[in-house]
Amino acid sequence: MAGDAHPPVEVLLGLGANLGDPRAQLARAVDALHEFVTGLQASSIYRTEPVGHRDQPDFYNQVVRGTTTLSPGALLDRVLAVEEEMGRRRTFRNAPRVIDIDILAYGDEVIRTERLTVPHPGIAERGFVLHPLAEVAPGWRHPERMQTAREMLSAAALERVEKI
Ligand code: A4P
Ligand code: MG
Repeated sequence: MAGDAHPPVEVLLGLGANLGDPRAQLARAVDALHEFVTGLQASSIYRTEPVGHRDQPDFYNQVVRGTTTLSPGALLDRVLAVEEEMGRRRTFRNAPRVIDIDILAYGDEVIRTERLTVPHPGIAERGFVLHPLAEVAPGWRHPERMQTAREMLSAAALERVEKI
């Protein structure tokens, strides 16, 4: 789609799953992301305690980094399409899910539209994001907090996570 052409930009995506076969679903999602994110690097998978709505199975979380030529809105459309293809059904906020793909960062842009908040809110308070993020992009600097992933990880009191 010519209208989506955009200079290459580095993106960070956060993946989470806690229904079905979470590890297989993460692998399937990463495969699908290859279609529109190049040079993809994936963190280890972490088993994490649910944050927010706590009465649900542990999550499996992972962060990937790579480059895309999609605009932010087009990237969101593709990511939502992957979630949909994988059978995600939206019930309530923070509900269990077969796959969740969040745009954590889009270059160093700060975006606040009705559809998109980037950097994704809560990065700095969430162990399930910061541990895998610091693995693939320790020097990435949050464009509003001006702290790196490594600095946010060492500054925060975070929930339990286990690298697997
Ligand atoms: N949206 C806005 N900004 C973004 C962005 N940066 N990336 C909009 C992706 N989407 C973004 O998302 C609803 C809408 O958010 C999208 O249609 C898009 O237009 P959703 O995925 O249906 O909603 P959600 O995930 O239920 O809610 P939300 O607020 O995104 O929750 P989070 O922050 O994703 O948290 N605990 C552990 N251990 N591990 C987890 O992965 N995840 C959550 C969900 C809670 N607790 C967790 C985990
Ligand atoms: Mg989400």
